[in-house]
Amino acid sequence: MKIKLALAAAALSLAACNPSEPAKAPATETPTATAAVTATDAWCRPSPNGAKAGGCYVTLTAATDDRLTGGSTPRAGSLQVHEMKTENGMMKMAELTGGLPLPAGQAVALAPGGNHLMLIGLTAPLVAGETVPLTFQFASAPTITVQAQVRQPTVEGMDHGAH
Ligand SMILES: [Cu+2]
Repeated sequence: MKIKLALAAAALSLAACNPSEPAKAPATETPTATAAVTATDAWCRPSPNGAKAGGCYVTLTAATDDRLTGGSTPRAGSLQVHEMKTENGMMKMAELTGGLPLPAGQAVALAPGGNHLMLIGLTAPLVAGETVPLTFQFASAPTITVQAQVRQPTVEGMDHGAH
């Protein structure tokens, strides 16, 4: 909030310094363009031979409050958004049927041990070194497709909860 106010104030003072600029609505906002979601660090775990499902991870940053509602990939029958939850001391995963909230400007990491993407019904094993196209759908932002690298996790089983 404070940062936004400071930016707005800066924009106003810039406009005030430019007398030739005709008075109009703040130009820094582009109301006609739909706010996009940025995806970084997309990767998938190699799937053991014969496994019908695989886990993928990505960091998503939405420009305005949004939700990851689902996705698809040519490499699997379906792509689900899963969460990890503890039930009776056991870690279980479940589909986030209501979607994953993406608060404005906040990098939301899907990472091992937490929320993740699940490729269900793999057409072929995910092999380290290849790339997998993942398409994400959002409640309001346009659909995006990223190329996820298949690789081993850098730190197996560690959960950097504060990231
Ligand atoms: Cu899962």
